[in-house]
Amino acid sequence: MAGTFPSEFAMMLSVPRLAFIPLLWLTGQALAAITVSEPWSQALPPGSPAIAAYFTVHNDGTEDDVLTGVASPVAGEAGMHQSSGADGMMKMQAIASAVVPAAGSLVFQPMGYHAMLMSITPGTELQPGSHFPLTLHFKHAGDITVQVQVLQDAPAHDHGN
Ligand SMILES: [Cu+2]
Repeated sequence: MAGTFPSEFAMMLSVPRLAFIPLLWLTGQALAAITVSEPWSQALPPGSPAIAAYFTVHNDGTEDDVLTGVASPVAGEAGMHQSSGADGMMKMQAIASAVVPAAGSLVFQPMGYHAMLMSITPGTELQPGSHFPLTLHFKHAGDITVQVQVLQDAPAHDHGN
């Protein structure tokens, strides 16, 4: 019997591989194409009427997706803004949607795109270490809810150092 073990073992490995590779590929396309990483917000004094939230959306799929809106239970109003420094003055402009390119990412960060949360519910904790839910609406991926971490300072982006 010992002599048959290696070939049986090889079959056990090869059969699941053949069976599961197409399945993983399909579910990967349908369920895991869009992920949201590092959601954060700048700490603000209690009673602040509006806050901005930042995050990175990754698209591992083969088709573009579109971020069409944001919402949070701590905000009466929520939208997406783009900051720009035209004419030496910081301006914010509302945007209706933002594309998450296939095999790419969409970055919301200070001085760029941000989720703008207004009419903040009184008593909402916005001190470092607290967090609040933020739901992102995608055209194809549907709703994805993340926990936005409130930080004193922007997270460092020194990957690979
Ligand atoms: Cu804004």
